[in-house]
Amino acid sequence: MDSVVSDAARSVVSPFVEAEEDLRSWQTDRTRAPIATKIVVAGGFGVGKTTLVTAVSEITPLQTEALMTEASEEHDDLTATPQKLTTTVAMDFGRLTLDDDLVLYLFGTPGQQRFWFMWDDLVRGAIGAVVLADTRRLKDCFPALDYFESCGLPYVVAVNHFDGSELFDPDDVREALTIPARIPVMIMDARRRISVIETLLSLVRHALDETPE
Ligand SMILES: Nc1nc2c(ncn2[C@@H]2O[C@H](COP(=O)(O)OP(=O)(O)O)[C@@H](O)[C@H]2O)c(=O)[nH]1
Ligand SMILES: [Mg+2]
Repeated sequence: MDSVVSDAARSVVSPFVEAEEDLRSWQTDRTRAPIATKIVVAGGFGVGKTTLVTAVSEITPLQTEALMTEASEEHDDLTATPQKLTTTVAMDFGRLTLDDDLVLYLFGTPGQQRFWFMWDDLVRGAIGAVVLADTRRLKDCFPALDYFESCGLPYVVAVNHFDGSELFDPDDVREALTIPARIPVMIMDARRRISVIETLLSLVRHALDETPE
């Protein structure tokens, strides 16, 4: 598309315009517009959703963490994560640019059951979801699995391996959760950027396979 800005105007150096070399190729190459995708990160309470978004986001993740109080004790089970002092009240939000032209917007679901009403809004426009699982509390991810199965949103299952917990084979987890063969199941570490990126790329590939354009 022709730019409405004339060449003469463009050649004026403004202190407010970033130098060309500071720009990413998709910001200068008008034939390559970045593809923005929305990804939902789901899973039970304390499974590592906030950790995952924080590990990869290039913007300061928007978090709505609140200190846990005695009032939340009866709602949020801390048996497996006694060191957890905060909880995500609404959701996590982060952004990750891959390969200069694929921008992933990550939306972490609030883990608590009382926020179920937000899910229909959260998944609108999403290409897929990562369902995080903790092998010590596998059943916590059933609600998320059921939800994505029923609404038809492509998803992958990522087992967030916690230190000190038994390391399972992806196939054992698949069997325990009765995940269909076409759904990728992987072991990852939500604290490690590379590990999270591998999981997200696997979701993007899977979503493209499931919903070819
Ligand atoms: N050892 C270990 N701890 C983790 C891992 N992922 C998250 N955590 C810790 O587990 C707790 C719960 O994680 P958080 O991201 O807040 O869970 P959320 O409720 O799903 O957002 C935090 O104290 C994290 O530091 C992991 O892969 N390994
Ligand atoms: Mg959280």
